[in-house]
Amino acid sequence: MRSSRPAKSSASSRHARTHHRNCLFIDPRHSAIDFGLGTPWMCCKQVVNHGVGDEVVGAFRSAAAEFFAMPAEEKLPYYSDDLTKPFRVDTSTTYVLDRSGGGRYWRDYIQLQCFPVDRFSQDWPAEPAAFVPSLAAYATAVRTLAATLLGLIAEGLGLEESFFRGELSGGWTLMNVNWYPPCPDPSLTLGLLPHCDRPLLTVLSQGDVSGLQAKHKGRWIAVQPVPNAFVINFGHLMEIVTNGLLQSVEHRAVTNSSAARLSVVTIMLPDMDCRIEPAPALVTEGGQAKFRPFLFREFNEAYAAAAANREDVLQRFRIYPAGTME
Ligand SMILES: O=C(O)CCC(=O)C(=O)O
Repeated sequence: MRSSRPAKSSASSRHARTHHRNCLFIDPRHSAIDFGLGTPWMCCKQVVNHGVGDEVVGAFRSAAAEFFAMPAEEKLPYYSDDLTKPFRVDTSTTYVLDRSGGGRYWRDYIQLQCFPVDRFSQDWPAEPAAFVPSLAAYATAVRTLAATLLGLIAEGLGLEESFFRGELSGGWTLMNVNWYPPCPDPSLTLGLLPHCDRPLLTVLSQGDVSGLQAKHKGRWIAVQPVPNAFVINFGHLMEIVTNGLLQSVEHRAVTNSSAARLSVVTIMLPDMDCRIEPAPALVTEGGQAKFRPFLFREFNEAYAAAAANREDVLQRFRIYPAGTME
């Protein structure tokens, strides 16, 4: 990571800056990930040496860019804001009633279910021809990487390697394929609103155009693209299951006026009826769980109602120590 001049921020006057001290580079060839427990860990993480071939990533990114470049009428049949559709194209976000009063975002996106590949590939578009085979290869490889990372993280936390497998990550595997066209005036809007992701973690390919920013100690920090790396964002469920040790990362996307940007986010969700609660082994601080148990189904409703806002989501599940309110 190299320092660069501050990127122009979006709607707010705050500027982002490149940051390297709080960027953890994860190398899955090592046996476990040492988070230095005791200090809540909240930073950007980029994974290198991840075993997903550059050609696999490049092929799907090219096919996705080709899809977005198709004439609007060819994409129109896929347009929907019905979140249950296994393949849909939409614009902005479904979280329209966000805190800024219902803003729109400079983003087109595909949201699709991608795993198991055989079950969902018939829902994917026939054009461009490379879309289906390249997505099948990408989804399979990234899901394997996510499972490896979850195993390493579990070991790093002193849990069984298989701790995060099963129900906690065995529900839908979704993908957001985001397309941010050049924006004539990036000061007027964001590409995507500030939010934390839902699951344990997400695996993000951002290519070589910067635009992702993460909040660290109250400031927006540009997560500069690292060639062939994936950005790993911990989501709300990681924070809850680790009882606050691995905190979810609030992030957003900003636009720029010169280059289109494509990002691909892979999201492994729990089963709807999965019971989520802090892992007993991680409830160490005075023996106090910070979050109550709940079903993922309930979490989804809270996430939508809070328009993905980090604190609004978490406060629905927090247990406040007697006599205190945060
Ligand atoms: O485009 C990006 O870098 C962020 C995308 C993202 O956060 C999302 O799709 O949830």
